Amino acid sequence: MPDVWENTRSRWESVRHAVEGGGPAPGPEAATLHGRIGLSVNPVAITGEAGAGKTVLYDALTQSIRSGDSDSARSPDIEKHATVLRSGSRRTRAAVTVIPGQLSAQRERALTDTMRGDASPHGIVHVVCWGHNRIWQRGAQRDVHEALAAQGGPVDQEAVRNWHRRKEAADFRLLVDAIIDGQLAQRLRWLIVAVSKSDLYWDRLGEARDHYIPGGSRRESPFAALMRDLQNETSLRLSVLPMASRLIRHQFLPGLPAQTSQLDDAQIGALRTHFGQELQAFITQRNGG
Ligand SMILES: Nc1nc2c(ncn2[C@@H]2O[C@H](COP(=O)(O)OP(=O)(O)O)[C@@H](O)[C@H]2O)c(=O)[nH]1
Ligand SMILES: [Mg+2]
Repeated sequence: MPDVWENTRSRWESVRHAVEGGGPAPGPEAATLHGRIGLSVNPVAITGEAGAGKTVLYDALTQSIRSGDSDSARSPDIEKHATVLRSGSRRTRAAVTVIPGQLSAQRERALTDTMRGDASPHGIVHVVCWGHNRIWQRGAQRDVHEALAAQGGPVDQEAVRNWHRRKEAADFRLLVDAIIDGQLAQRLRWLIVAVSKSDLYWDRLGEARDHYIPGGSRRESPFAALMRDLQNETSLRLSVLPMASRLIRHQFLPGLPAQTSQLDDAQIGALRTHFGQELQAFITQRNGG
């Protein structure tokens, strides 16, 4: 039996290769139409922490933004869309629900309404960003700063990344545990981890890959361990792919140097196309590898 994580890795690497210009040109651009589609056709949920890039990822996949558009805003509400994903001549309808990442009564309601019972999605796109979450509120930025200062180490970019990564894994654990226990998403068939904002850490993409995909390093990250749990305890089809939706510089915390984007428009176009094709293959259960 070919190792599932080896396959996941080689798929990741082929996308990296394509973005860096060595791979085959991506197929036709994924595009979209907005139509009146029932919200029960191919239900897909987009999950992930606040500021991970869910709203922007959705917009990029449906090409409703251009890289020069103004930035996204904090989105506390559930976002529901009926969408047609198009890749070449293939059209795939999907009912996509973006679940807000903030801990809030609204999020709880969105999770319960979206994930339980008849409305349970067939697929989840879980968005992570290797520690580059945008913190929307000034007060929350101060909280992070104080928590890091209290640890005694330097308050630098890497400390902020680590803080977010720990939180991201703890948040993913809630989702994974609930799926494995059968409390959530009982009709779920697949889960794709979108490793977003890769334009901000393309020079360290191998580290990000090993953080999210099991089997890479001697010491597996908590996130990778959870992926392994999903693989062992469920029959879900799993994928982990790098993604970038916008080229926007990232401010870790006020006062720290900003991280600029390392990719160009053509490169995020390639990422988007590969991601869109994988998503479409999963939605329609075609063999994506
Ligand atoms: N550089 C870069 N910034 C991104 C990317 N995706 C999202 N962002 C930025 O990250 C912030 C949060 O994105 P958003 O989609 O609103 O996060 P959400 O809270 O998960 O919906 C925004 O300022 C986005 O412009 C990306 O792929 N690359
Ligand atoms: Mg949002």
